[in-house]
Amino acid sequence: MRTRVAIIGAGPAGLMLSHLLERSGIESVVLEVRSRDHLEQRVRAGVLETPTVDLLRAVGLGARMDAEGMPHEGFSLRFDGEDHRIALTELTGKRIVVYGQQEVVKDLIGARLAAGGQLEFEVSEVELHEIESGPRVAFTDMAGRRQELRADILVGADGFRGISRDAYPVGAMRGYDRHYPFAWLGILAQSAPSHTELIYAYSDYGFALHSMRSPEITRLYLQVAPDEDLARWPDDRIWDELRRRLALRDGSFTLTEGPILDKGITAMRSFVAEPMRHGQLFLAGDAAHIVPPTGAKGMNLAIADVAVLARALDAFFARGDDRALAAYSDRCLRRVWRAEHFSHTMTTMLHRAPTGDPFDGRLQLSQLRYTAASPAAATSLAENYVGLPLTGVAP
Ligand code: FAS
Ligand code: PHB
Repeated sequence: MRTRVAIIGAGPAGLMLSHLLERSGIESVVLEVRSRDHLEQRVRAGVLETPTVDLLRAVGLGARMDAEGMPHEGFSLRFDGEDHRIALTELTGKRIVVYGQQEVVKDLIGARLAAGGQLEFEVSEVELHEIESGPRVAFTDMAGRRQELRADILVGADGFRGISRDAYPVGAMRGYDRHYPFAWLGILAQSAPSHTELIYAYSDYGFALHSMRSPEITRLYLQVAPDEDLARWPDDRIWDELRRRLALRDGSFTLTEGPILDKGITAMRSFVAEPMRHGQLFLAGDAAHIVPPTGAKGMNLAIADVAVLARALDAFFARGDDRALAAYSDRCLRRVWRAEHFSHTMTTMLHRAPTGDPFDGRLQLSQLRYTAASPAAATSLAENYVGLPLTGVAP
């Protein structure tokens, strides 16, 4: 097998890159270890920042998002027993769209297959070879046949637990790592959202987040210990704790409950691999970086990486101009570190330190009160939340 670009991983990064390359007439093959069904059911991110929304529309993937997605113009910080709305659209002129990651993945898979794209699901034993020149990928296809795919370019879009980073020679990569002392217990519930917008709640009992997927489906999260055992959280305990943490002082908030359709625990961790390229291997998305989900940046960063990479590959294949490819890692890392800092800020501001250090608690309340009261502080948070423009290099 031979192609221009071999893409490892069919998550948002790999699929969007393949779609963008198709639009430039550049052939690619996507190799994915899981099944299509699994990818389309996997509950993950929920918030599309403005540049992601604009890109999806610009490349013919906005129809279902515009029909079923939920545009939002603000969200609430809930602390001191009351709501403090961050008016995103008033402050930035932009809005976000709440539309589940699995819906984006469904739209991308549908578009790739409709265009005759080559998506190899359920592959195994994937190996990257000769990443510095004449790259090739060895893999076993879903029929059990050992295959070899030669390509001009390899893209590792295989997520945080993929194999691409391991293909770098020893000493060629530096990792920056931060583990947070808590995790998120997330549920998807068949119940109408209890509020029209997202609520990030800072309470004496810990952080909670009220999000949604549709007028019938609510997405909720609780801060738990990093080694929390899901088996210790029966449904009624989850609802009790969510009610406690999301309560308003005047008792006016009612949490609508319903059957829990999905639950899971997500670690809170930041990681960045530098550089995002070695030889002819380019990393994109979670394969290169992860963020704690508090800032809703994970999937959006993945899309931003491949928007930059697709444009660079177009210049390379169409005109032999490799300058944008040479600048890919530095350009993406500026945006990545801005998102890392924003996600770190949101995470440390909103999560009770397990040590319960009262000094930390006072700092958090001061930051929350200042952010809610100062238009300058609220605007800074808002412009990061809606997403900085894809065009410029992030500050
Ligand atoms: P992905 O991990 O989505 O995709 C990588 C793909 O590569 C996967 O399909 C995997 O099966 C495949 N793969 C792995 N190894 C392979 C191999 N050797 N060969 C071939 N294929 C291979 N972000 C948010 O913004 N908000 C959230 O609420 C949120 N919640 C999350 C919850 C969980 C449990 C996880 C794990 C992540 C969450 N994220 C969230 C982050 C998430 O949305 C990622 O940022 C996003 O999926 C990144 O997309 P990709 O880079 O494409 O990686
Ligand atoms: C979600 O809806 O899954 C979601 C929303 C906002 C976040 C994280 C996750 O910050």
